[in-house]
Amino acid sequence: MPYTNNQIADLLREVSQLMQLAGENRFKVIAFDKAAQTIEGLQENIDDHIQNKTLTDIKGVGKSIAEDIYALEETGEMPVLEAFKEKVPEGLIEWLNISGLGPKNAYKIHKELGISTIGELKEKIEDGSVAGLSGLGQKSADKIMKSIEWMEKFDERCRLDQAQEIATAIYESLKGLEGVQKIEVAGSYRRALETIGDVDILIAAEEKHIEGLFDVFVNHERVTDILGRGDTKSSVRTKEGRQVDLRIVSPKEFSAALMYFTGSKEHNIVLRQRARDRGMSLNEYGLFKLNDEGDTDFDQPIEFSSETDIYEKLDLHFVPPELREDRGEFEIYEEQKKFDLVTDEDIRGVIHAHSTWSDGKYSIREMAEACMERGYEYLGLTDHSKTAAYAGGLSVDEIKQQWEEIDQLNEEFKEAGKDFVIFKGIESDILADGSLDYEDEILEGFDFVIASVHQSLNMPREQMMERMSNAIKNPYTRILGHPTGRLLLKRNGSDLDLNELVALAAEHNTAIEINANPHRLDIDWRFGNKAREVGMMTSVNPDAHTIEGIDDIPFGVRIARKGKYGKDRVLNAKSADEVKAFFDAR
Ligand code: DGT
Ligand code: CA
Ligand code: CA
Ligand code: ZN
Repeated sequence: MPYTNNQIADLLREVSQLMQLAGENRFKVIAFDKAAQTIEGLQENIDDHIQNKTLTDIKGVGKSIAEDIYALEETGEMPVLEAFKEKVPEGLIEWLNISGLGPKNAYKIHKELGISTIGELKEKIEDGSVAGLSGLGQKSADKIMKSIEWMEKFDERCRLDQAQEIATAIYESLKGLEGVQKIEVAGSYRRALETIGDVDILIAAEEKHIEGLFDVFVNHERVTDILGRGDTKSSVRTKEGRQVDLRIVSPKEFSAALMYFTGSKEHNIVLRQRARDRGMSLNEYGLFKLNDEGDTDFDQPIEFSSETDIYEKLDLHFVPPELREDRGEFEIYEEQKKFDLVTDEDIRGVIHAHSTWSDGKYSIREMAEACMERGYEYLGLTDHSKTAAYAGGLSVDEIKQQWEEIDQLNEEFKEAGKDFVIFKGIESDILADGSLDYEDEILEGFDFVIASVHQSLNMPREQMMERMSNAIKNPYTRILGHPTGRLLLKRNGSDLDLNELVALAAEHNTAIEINANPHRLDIDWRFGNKAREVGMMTSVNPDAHTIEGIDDIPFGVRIARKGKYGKDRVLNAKSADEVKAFFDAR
């Protein structure tokens, strides 16, 4: 894929920052920074210059920077960047994330106090050394301390996609090793919580293999610190700052341990009580009889072969991990063996995607073909509406041109015998009073409208409720997009009574999406019980701005499962005809 202007600018800026941390000559630093700025503001595509070898024609891009960019295009790596990554201590690079501490001061502190980790930096702020440096002072030191504390607070958790990357890498490196009989990622990751504290991995192996497996684990390339190593558990910190716990248990204990370490704690408490009520004791080692005093009798273990087996001994059917939160799952699985939660395979189409007509990176055709390659049957295209000018929102003229393009593409697919359709949609901004972005005669022309708030998210609760209610009631609105506008671990969403909106949506036959982008996962799964009670429809929408964005759908599916949505209440688990019928029923 060709590099974009922004990607190149970001890399050059990273070089200039690392150069500053390395105390490099000021003019070189400025040269990289200027080149970044120039390329960012360039009208033409940087890729054309790369292909034509004309980078030095750009004012502010000298010969050596040009060579670095050509090398990037050829090898995928920028030599100057790699060189500075080697040169600058790893801990020091993390300092760049401390807002209020620029690279210049970072270098000064690093050099004059001889420190390079955040821990050392905190010590030197506390003992007054940082404030004592020329050009810094107490006020700056306090400010730096505050941002460190803030950063550490948010760093306690990470998003599901970030946890997935770490968990998958470590899981893959362990699963094929000698002695590994079973391996699972447990904890909040297995439960598909939208943010993850630490990653918990569990292995079943015989004792003689334990040392060797822990050796591999603590020496994994992502590991920067070993936090602890014992007989059955080791903990490490990865370069992303995430803690990973590995526990190794005997094969016969595995299912009980998996159940215990999957949690949640709240779910486990109920399980333990159910065991006691039936004369048994459940813990991380297994299931045991109670003795006459009502204590666990470890000499009287009860055999089991799987999690399902343990659940059945507690008069329950298997509870899918996503549901183990003590939020109504026991009532369901006492009764029902199978409660059909939506799965990845159920998803038949892609709803909510952007193209180059607004702020997407690919043409409608490219997006449609990417959907087909993935086996989807339809694409509900929704570029931004005119009020979202910053995101290239569409004017009425552009809408009409886009409709023509979609008609042509649909015609072409039909003639080629492809069973695929593009629906004409729009992601309309919800204006301050709750109205949509175009006149009715234009709205009428779309197959469907997703209504989303992109501005003034922080209106008082009452006004915000009025605004959202109006949008839900609007007959043209078929789907409400990312209802709170939250960005996980970054920005809280709007202040809303979501239970009330869920009920209103069900009443007006409007769906509320589960935005599958792992930064959002909005509507939150916690409103799933209410949605189930009132029969609200959802749609698992990638909000894709790129082809890769389509592949966020599985994150949304996990959240939909967690919210107890069966495929009957997921719009894009339906056929194109059924979806069309839902759109038309406005
Ligand atoms: P996290 O890491 O904060 O995202 O959330 P979890 O659920 O992964 O929590 P974690 O890593 O502290 O522990 C993993 C599981 O182990 C947890 O879900 C349930 C179980 N567990 C841990 N500590 C306790 C406890 O004190 N009591 C009970 N019943 N279960 C526990
Ligand atoms: Ca955990
Ligand atoms: Ca843990
Ligand atoms: Zn969108």
